[in-house]
Parts: sequence; C-alpha cells; structure tokens
Amino acid sequence: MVRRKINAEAADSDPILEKGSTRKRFSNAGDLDHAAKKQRPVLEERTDYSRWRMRDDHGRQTWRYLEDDEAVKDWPQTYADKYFLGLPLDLPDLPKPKNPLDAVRNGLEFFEKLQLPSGHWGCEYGGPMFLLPCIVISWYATKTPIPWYYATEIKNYLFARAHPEDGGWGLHIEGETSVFGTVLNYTVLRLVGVDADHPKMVKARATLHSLGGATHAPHWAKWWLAVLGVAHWDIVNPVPPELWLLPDWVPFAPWRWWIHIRMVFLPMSYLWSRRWTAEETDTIRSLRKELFVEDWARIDWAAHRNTIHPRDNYHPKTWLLNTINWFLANIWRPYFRVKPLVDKAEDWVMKLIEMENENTDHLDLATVSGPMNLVCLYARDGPDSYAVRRHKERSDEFLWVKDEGLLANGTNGVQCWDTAFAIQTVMDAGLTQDPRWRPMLLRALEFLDDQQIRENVKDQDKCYRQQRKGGWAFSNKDQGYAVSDCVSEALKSVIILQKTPGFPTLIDDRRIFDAIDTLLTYQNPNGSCSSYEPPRAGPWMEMLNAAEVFGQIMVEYEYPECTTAVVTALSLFHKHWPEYRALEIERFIERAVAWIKTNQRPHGGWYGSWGICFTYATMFALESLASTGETYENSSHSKRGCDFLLSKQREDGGWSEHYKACETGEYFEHPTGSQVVMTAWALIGLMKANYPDKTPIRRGIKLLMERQQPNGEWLQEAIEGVFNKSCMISYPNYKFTFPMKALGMFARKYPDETVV
Ligand code: LAN
Repeated sequence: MVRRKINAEAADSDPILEKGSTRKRFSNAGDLDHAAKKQRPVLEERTDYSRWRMRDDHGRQTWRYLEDDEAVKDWPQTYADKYFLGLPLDLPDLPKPKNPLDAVRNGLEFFEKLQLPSGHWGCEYGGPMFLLPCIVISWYATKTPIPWYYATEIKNYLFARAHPEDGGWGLHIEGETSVFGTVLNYTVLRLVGVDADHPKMVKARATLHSLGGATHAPHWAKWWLAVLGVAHWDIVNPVPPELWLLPDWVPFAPWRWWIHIRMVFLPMSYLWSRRWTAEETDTIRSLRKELFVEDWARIDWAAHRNTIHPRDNYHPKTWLLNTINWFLANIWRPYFRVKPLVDKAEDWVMKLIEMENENTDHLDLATVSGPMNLVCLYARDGPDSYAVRRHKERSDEFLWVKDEGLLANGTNGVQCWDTAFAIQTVMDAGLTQDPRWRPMLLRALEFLDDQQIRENVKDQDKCYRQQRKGGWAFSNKDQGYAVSDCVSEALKSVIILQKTPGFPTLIDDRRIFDAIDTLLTYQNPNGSCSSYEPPRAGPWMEMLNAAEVFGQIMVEYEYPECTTAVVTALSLFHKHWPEYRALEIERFIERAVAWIKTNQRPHGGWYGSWGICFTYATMFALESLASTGETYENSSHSKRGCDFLLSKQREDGGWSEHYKACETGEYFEHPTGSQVVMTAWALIGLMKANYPDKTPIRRGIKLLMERQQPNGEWLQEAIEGVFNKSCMISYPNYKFTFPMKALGMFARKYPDETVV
C-alpha cells in the first residue's frame, strides 16, 4: 500500500477534516472555507488499489474506496474489480484453441469472470475529455466535498492522459490538444488541489497560452468558466431560456432538437439567464490569472464571444447564428428581457428540469446535463434541498476507476447494451444450449428482465418525451431513455434465450408486445430509424449549432446502425409471433431495408455515426440486407458492401479504421495497424452477406485467434466508438463480444475449419 501523508496543518485548520484520520479528508474543503486560508489541499501520490470495489446494485454502478481494514476483509475484490483496476488476475493459461469455437470458449471463460452480480457486464465508458470537468466543476460550484481518494485518482487520470509532448488535453483521449480539453482539465486539476507550479501544470499552461488561452475556448467551456466566476458572463454566447416559451409549432422550437442538445440547453439557459456564479475562492482568483494570456481585469469579454482556436472549431458557427447571437447579446438581452418574461422562462425551464429529475430519480440523461442541473438546483434551492443532495449522490454513478485513475463515463454505464451483445455472441456461436454457459446466460436474462422499462414517463407530452414502455435504455432503467437500437438488441437477446429450451419465460408476451409497440413508433417517414426519437426537425437546424466542437448535434438523423437493429429485432419477433401487427411489421421492414439501400455510399460502404466508422455501419447494413434474403450472390447492394470491405482488408488479414473517417467522411487507416474490433465487424458483415469465398474470412479469423491471449482475453487497442462526428468514446467490451461473435459465426459456417 502506498503510504498516505496526513497533512497535519490541514487537519488542524479544517472543520470537516477529522484530526488524525484519513477518513474525512476532502480536497477542496479548505479552499471553500474562507476562514482556513492557509489550508492546503490533501492529495496523495495514489490510492491503494486493493481497496477499490465496484458496487453493482441492480445495474447501478458505484466505485467504493474502503478505508477500513475490516471492510476490506469482508468484501474481497472480485476478478471484475481487479480487471477494471488493471491489477493482476493471475489466471492460468487455458488449453490452446484448436479451432475458432475453442477460441470462443476460451473467450467466454474470461468474459464470464467480468459479469457483475446483477447479471450485466460493466466497463469503463470514457474517451471524451470534457465530462470529468462537468462533474468536478459542478461539485466545486455547489461546495460538494471531494474525497481525497477521488481527488487523488482524478489527478492521476488527467496526468496519465496529458499529451506526452505538449502536456495538454484534447476533445477525447486520442485527439490532439485543444483549448476545450486543456482549459477544462487544467481547471479540474486546480480544483482538486494540484498546485499551479507543479511542472505538469506549468507545461499545460504554456500550451494553453500558446493556443491563445481561455478566451479561445468554445462555448461550453466559456459557460463553465463563467459559472465558476473565472470568466465574465459577457464572453458566453447567448442561451436564452425564453426559447422554451415558443409555441410548439415554431419550426426551431427547442423540443424539436436532439435530446442531448435540448437537455444541455435547459440548464445552460437557466444559469446564463441568472448570470449565476459560484462563490469566489482563492483558487478561482488564481485561475483568472492562470488561464488567460491577457490581463484579466482588462479583458474585453464581449469582444471574445466568438473567439475560438481553429482546432476547437469543428463546426464553425453560421452567419445566421452569428447574426442571431449579435442581436440577442446587444439588443434582446439589454432591452427586451423584461422581468415577467425572464421569470416565466426561468420557471418553465426549472419545471422541465424537475420533470427530468423525477423521471430519472435525479440521475438525468447523461454526464453533461446531470452536473449542469445540479448547479441549477443549487442556485435556486440552496445546498440542503433534497434534489441537490440526491443529485450529488447520483453523480457517483458517472465515475469509473481504472489503472490510470478516476474518469467520468459518457453515460451511467453500458449495461443493457453490452449485456445484449454478450447474449447474442453466445447464440451466434451456437452455445446457448451448452450447460456450461447456462448460469451466465440466465443471469444476463434476469438482468434484462429487471431492466425493461415498464411505464412511459409521467407527463410524457408535457416534457416532450418519446413513448418508451416495454423498451430498454442503453445503460439502465433508472436512466430510462429508450433508444431504438438498444430496445432492439435487448429484445432480440430476450427472445433468443426465452426460445431456447431450458430457459424460463421471464418476460411474458404482453411485455414483448409492449417493446414491439414502442419499436414501431421509431420509423421515420423515409423508412429509416433514428436514435431516441424520430426527427422533429430537419438538418437545416444545424445552422443553429452553437457548440462549435461537435457536428450533427441539433436534431435526430437517420442511422443505418439503428435502422438495422430495428429490422433484425422485428424480423426475429415476426418469426415467433407471426400474427401480432403482422402487416405493419412487414411494411416497416420493407421500407427500412429500402432506405438502407439509398443510404449506401458510392464506394459501397455505409457511414457509421456511433462506431468507427464505415466498417461498423457496413456490418449492420449487410446484416439488414441479409435479413430479407439479400446477400452477396443475389443483391448488388450486398455485393458492393462486401467488395468495399474486402478492398480495405490489410496484408495481415485484419481491418483497421481510424477515427478520422468519422470526422471527414472518408475511410482512413489506423496508423497502428489492424484492430481486433474492426476485423471482427468486417468479418461479421461478410459472413452475414454470405460472401462465398472463405479465404479472406479465414485470414481475418486467424488474426483474431492470434491476438487472443492465453487466458482467453483480448487486449485493449484503439478507441472504437464516436458521437457527433468529432468525439470518440470507448467500448471496451467490444473487444470481447465482436471477436467472439465472428469466431462463433465462422465455426458454425465452416465447422471443419481449424484455421490455426
Ligand atoms: C450514446 C451511446 C450509445 C449510442 C448507441 C446506442 C450506440 C447508438 O446506436 C445510438 C446513440 C447512443 C444512445 C448514444 C448517443 C450519444 C451519447 C449518449 C452516447 C454516444 C454516449 C455519450 C453521448 C452523449 C451525447 C455525451 C454527452 C455529450 C453531449 C454532446 C451532450
């Protein structure tokens, strides 16, 4: 165990530190206590990794640090804990696989050990570098004590993820250094107690200054800095809550926006309207000097509303938005925002936030809106309200601890999504009836049973929510936002298992029909499916995209991935329940597949929005074509899709696509070479399309088998996922589920092939 220094001076002067104990040491405690000016934050080199535990409470994941030796003894670390924390597992080597099916079995041996008590698979869901700042700044602004073990591991994570050369941070872990990443993560490090003269901070600051400093940050960073009181509100482009008072028929009314942007806009607009700032502290005063190139007192804040470094400017604001912003900042705000209107708008925005709290038990949609809502509630209700306290408790569910330290996940987990793929993997390998995997599968089924959303949200129409009864969320039912493909993948997995002899029917027909009823609401007029809701406005709304760092964020779009998932779920359901809403389902599938064809690019591939990139979406598209009998031999679309994939196969038999493809819309090779996840996606696509020549498929399978470790696992390679074109996000369980699925499919198709 790393010895912990107790800062005796700190313990003496801080009212919330327990003298002589490490138990209640909070990194920002002294800074927030103006009486204890001399207090220095307590940060350690690292925590004792043998004390961390993942608690899984019906799919609610929280990391606990056990400071008490007795508790450590009573609650031993599991394999999953150790794996997540990067501690040695000391697992024996498994018998060397003689064929692809053996490789699946070895993979499952390993993967089974990571299943959590409630039956799901958990994982780190990091990648974006702007999420931890949302949480830490919200804690600081609401005077939430940050335990020393969080502060210590936040510091470690950010130091581990600083760019090796320039010491800054990017939009995501593989991205180049940007003002967004650097200004926010530098701020986090200061808030958790790292000194400004720490060599790593000096380096990061120099980099930030070379990029122009905080005046060059994008909108969201400027907003957080204004909340902290480090920047003046005049530097923040307008976010008027009055927009929420527009009648619903207005073509750009916020209820029509993509769910994530509208849920972020809500709290942003409330605090912008109130020009609320956190209480000033020494650290805040110091940050005003550290983050800016200019002399803080002389900055012309309003003149920098649109200043942005080109690296942060993925989606430059349009002339239309710039004109609107000018009008809002210079005419509307000073002359027309009369008090009754402002009060009405702020009240309605807070009402919508309250509905979100009620519907998610204060968890909220994701890691940006949740922390923002916390600050709004604190600003309105003060520190002691139930909503504030509950929010603080629930913010722990967005955190994850790994070998590098503590980070924030993109959502409160990937529970239902990964569990559904795990089940389908076993199915594709033909192993669902093997008694060896029955307990694991049964627990997974029990999890999906527990996590099905049983009711629509209260006041669904009032808070502009989509029907969700019978659906599944990406993470868990607490979050409760059904997504077209998450409902589909979970439903497929439930049907597969419940139709396998020996498995109980936990979800009865009525509940299956509820899922179908909800799925059928997802089709867009052109046949495609989107993510959370059918689009409520057209892509022209992107003209109002103010976030700068992201693309395609304003409205729902059509996604081949989501469309395919719904098609395959409906097809499977229709096979087993041919009577239920039969005509609608047939028509849905027909129209969806017709749309998939129109969405094919001239080179034969499909552009993916949630995984990187063409390889991901092409796999899905080929699967939906196959589901209606269109394969390589009989369909020009399927053939072109296969030819596209084959044209990207590398010398070593693998595939590798770089995230630049998501940003640019062109296929890019990853400089580090073949990746197991993309190799698996390409192979699955080819096999779904029934590509007739097994030679290239065999070469890919060989690569997957060679990359498998003697204990059955695969190692983490490049990042796999993406959102809004520019931000990457990790799906660590894909390196297990997709290679096993590809190997399993191959084993069933070519049972006599040994490959290695
Ligand atoms: C996710 C994660 C899951 C993902 C899939 C199910 C894979 C996809 O097929 C549909 C869209 C969805 C649900 C999705 C949407 C956007 C999310 C929620 C994320 C990528 C995880 C994090 C991201 C969210 C927007 C992050 C917060 C950032 C903002 C720009 C608000």
